[in-house]
Amino acid sequence: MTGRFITVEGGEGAGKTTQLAFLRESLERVGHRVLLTREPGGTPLGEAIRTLLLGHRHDGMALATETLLMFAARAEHLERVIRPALAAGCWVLCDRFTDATYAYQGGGRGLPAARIAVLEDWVQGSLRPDWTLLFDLPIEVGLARAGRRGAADRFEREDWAFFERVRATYLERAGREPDRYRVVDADRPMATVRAEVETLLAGWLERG
Ligand code: T5A
Repeated sequence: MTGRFITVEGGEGAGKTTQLAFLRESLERVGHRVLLTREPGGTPLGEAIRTLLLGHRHDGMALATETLLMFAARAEHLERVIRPALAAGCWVLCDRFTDATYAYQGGGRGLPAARIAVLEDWVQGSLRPDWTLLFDLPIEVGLARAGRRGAADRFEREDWAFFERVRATYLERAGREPDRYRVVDADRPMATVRAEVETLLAGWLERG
């Protein structure tokens, strides 16, 4: 049996990485094999691309370059990690995926969604996440959390309006695909968010 593909999304510092670790525990407890991975990244080449994308060495890179690098890392990730894991029955938990391209390169930077959709179809074929948790929170809260972690990466240096557009795009996409998305209010204590994620997961697993 093939595994399921779950992604987590949200703005900077939303708590995705923290909640993914909890999600992994919950799934392993009920007997699933789980692979935890992230984008951009997840393979040696993908991680090298991540360094190019998040670092400041190439500040001001063209939007097309940024988008194609995201999908180049994704192509490698799908081919070497995600598809083989799903085929082997593993459940794949991915910290960001193509919804992030729609939110950041699309909403944030203004690339038409139709352009992204062409790359999505080419690189992914028909593969889409089975379930997506969107951790939503006010921008100032997320940036303050992310700021505590260290120096700002290339995206974290964007202006306020950019993050507003990213957030709005995520929420709009979630509204259009209510079967796949669950929106979680991430501006609450970690344990409260975790409890809600567990409830949502149980409901989704029950649906089959
Ligand atoms: N990107 C990515 C694109 O532009 N296009 C794409 O296609 C893709 C895939 C990746 C960047 O790349 C961009 C988007 C991103 O800008 P990233 O490091 O994966 O960067 O993403 P970030 O959001 O920057 O990751 P963060 O680590 O900052 O955020 P998380 O994972 O959401 O948050 P987490 O869990 O690390 O928590 C951050 C801090 O907050 C605390 C944690 O302990 C930690 O210190 N925390 C809480 N504090 C209080 N209450 C809670 N409920 C908390 N939950 C966590």
